[in-house]
Amino acid sequence: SPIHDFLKLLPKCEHHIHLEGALTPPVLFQLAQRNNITLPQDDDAFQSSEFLLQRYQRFTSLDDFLHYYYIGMSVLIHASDFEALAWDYFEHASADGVHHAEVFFDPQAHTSRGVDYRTVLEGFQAACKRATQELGITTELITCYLRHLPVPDCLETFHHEAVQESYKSGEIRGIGLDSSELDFPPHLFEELYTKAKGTGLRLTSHAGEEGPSHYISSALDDLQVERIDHGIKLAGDEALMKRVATQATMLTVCPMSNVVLRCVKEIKDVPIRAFLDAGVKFSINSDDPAYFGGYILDNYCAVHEAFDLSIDEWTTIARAGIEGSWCGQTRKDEMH
Ligand code: ES4
Ligand code: ZN
Repeated sequence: SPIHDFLKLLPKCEHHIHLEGALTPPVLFQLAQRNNITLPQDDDAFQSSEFLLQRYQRFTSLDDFLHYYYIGMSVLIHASDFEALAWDYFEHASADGVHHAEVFFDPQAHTSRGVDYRTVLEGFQAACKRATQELGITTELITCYLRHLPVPDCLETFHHEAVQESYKSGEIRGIGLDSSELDFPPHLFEELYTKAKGTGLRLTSHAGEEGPSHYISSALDDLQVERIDHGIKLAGDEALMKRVATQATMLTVCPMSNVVLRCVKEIKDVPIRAFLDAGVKFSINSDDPAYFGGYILDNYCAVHEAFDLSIDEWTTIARAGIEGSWCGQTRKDEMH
């Protein structure tokens, strides 16, 4: 359709994609076999690629999804596995019209299994380099900390020699905070964020996905973040929504993720219209495309289906995404 073509051609930036969430069931089974990883035998979902995909369509919550997400990534061992995973994502992103991608990964989810941080980074960096050279996509890497793990574990990872080296060299642009939200409020990670800010890193955090709106204000006040990942619970808090609009904090919204994880009943319930009306800046993103049934263009199209946005509104969204990116001004000017 003409609108699909328009949305595909719109210069898009993606700010909320977990590379581990780009692991499709076929690749998962292929790597499990190649790396001799035993998948859970007591869960029928792991009988086949098709069963697993069907199970993904029945997630009941963020934690229900995360259970499969952490098992899935257990098949990633070698730098080449991480490179292939990220490359698969960049090919999809390119086909969808992404010009710039800021991608998350979870160092602790790999180091805790005995996979070296350098191995993970080497693989992802190789894919990023290819994405720029062969697809013209510029990239930034963001390390996410797992909020369900003890705070000392996060601090230990932050201070790990190879991690520090990648921060100080600029190989990593910023940090984020992800995983199970409700039981792990932002303020627990204040020390981590203060240290990251002191290192010159950009700051974002998942907040207001399942958690209440005061987790969003806590991320802004206690963690000093400049972006909020998800942030859909902001819509129920008029005063906070005004603040976020005034200070131009960008939300990285993931509509299909919100539906699949039952944070909202349908795309129409994602507060896109409320954000546009309040002047809240946001980008539209895929989150975990292999688990939630679509890449970025599917998310753009789903939003259009639900909200019938005007060309002007789409232009506003695309511009906010470029402006809210963590690339240099020269690259922003190129995309505008
Ligand atoms: C995630 Cl959708 C979502 N929420 C929180 N943490 C995550 N890690 C990967 N996907
Ligand atoms: Zn996420």
